[in-house]
Amino acid sequence: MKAASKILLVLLSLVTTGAAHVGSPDVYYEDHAGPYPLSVVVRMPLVVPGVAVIEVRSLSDNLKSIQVVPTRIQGEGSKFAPVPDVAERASDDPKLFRAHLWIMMRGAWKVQITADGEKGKGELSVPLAAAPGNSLALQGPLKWLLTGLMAVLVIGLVGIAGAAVREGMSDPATAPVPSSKRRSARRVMICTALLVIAVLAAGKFWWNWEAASTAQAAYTVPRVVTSLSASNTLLLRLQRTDSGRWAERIQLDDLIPDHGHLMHLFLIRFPDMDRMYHLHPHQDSAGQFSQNMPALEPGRYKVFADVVHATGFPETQTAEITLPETHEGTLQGDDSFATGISLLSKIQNTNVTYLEDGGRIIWLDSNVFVPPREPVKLHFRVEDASGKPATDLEPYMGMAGHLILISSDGTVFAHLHPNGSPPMAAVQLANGTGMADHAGHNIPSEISFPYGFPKAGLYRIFVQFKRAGRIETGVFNVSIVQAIDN
Ligand SMILES: [Cu+2]
Repeated sequence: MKAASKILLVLLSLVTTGAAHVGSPDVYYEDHAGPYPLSVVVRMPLVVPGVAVIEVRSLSDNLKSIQVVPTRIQGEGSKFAPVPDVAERASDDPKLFRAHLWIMMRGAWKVQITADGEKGKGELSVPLAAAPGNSLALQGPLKWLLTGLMAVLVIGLVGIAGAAVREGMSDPATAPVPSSKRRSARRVMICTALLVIAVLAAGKFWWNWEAASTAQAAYTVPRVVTSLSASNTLLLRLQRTDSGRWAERIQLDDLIPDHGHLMHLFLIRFPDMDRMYHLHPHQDSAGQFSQNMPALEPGRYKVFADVVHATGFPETQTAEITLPETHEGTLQGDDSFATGISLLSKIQNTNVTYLEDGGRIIWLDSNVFVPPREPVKLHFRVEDASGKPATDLEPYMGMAGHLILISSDGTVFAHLHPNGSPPMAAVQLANGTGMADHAGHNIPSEISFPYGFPKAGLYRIFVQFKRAGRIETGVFNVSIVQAIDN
């Protein structure tokens, strides 16, 4: 019974895609709820409706209780929050609070967190994107095993029906069975076989119907259509997701700026990941963007286009494009370009990136062992040419830093900030605040990014800072290994 329900679970479960990023659905976030610094992890459900697990870690000692409640980010649903749940304090860790929350519908949500302690109450909202992805296909060996077992059952059933008519009523002593009984047994076997085939056909029909309605609820990452014009302009046409019930809801004329730009475009040369462009195309009309390209290094690039809808729902649309070598064009405004050694090179990637002016970016915890989905802080220090902590850091698009992370197979892509994984535009909508104003503020030379790697594998990290008007990029690798359970 247990095995059967497990198989059914495999058949029915969906894989969450994580719309804000690609292949990275869980949310990692750090901020203050009033006077209390908190580190929040939200494990998104595999299906919607489904249960999200919220883990709130207090980063101070004076917290007594945590309450959580999920609401919509925007619209009527955001005004009528249900009664909050009290998060349970972990028995083995007094600073960790855990709660389970039902996410009833797809789309943009937030978890409202109320912290209570010695300094009174404080609130914080963390945005979530509930976007269950494609259902898993039945795996080959399991499919053949189940088909074989079904064939055995069908043959057995037909055989039993025949035997019942042929020999069911006969006296064990009298043999052989008269031929009239054999004839009617044959007829019953044919009828049984037809009946079983009809039942199987009905089952197949039901299964396909279920699969189709599940697919309608699934979110597929849309492919942005890209082309390079003769004048070295990259044209991008955003697409709507092709899964039915999403396509009718997601508009392309409702994009809102995320740290100052409607689109953040990343072009990464594959499979080496030795070149990266971070650009900000101009919106010409709804869903239509263009970008005057800088001088290009030729090659095959993976394209990741980050946008945020007015609902607070983020999307990363993806594509691939082959770019030719061009020498004209320069980087404009907030745009940047970075080079690194090939991900495939035998040379060991170090924890240091040397900058043009003699300064360096150091990844301080590069050798820390992190199993998949474990919350971690990626911690960096920027030094000047004399090896001292850099004092010339300034906000880059309103942020202390930006971190782009891609798995070697391109199935995971995430864009992080010192607050964590949700896009800033969604954070601002969820909390009803404007963009954090770092102007005039000193950016510290040590900056960290909370995250959890979704799966084992090799990842490349591009971390970007701005120093005295220059955008600097640190390029690092990290290998995430599955923890071995003893
Ligand atoms: Cu950013």
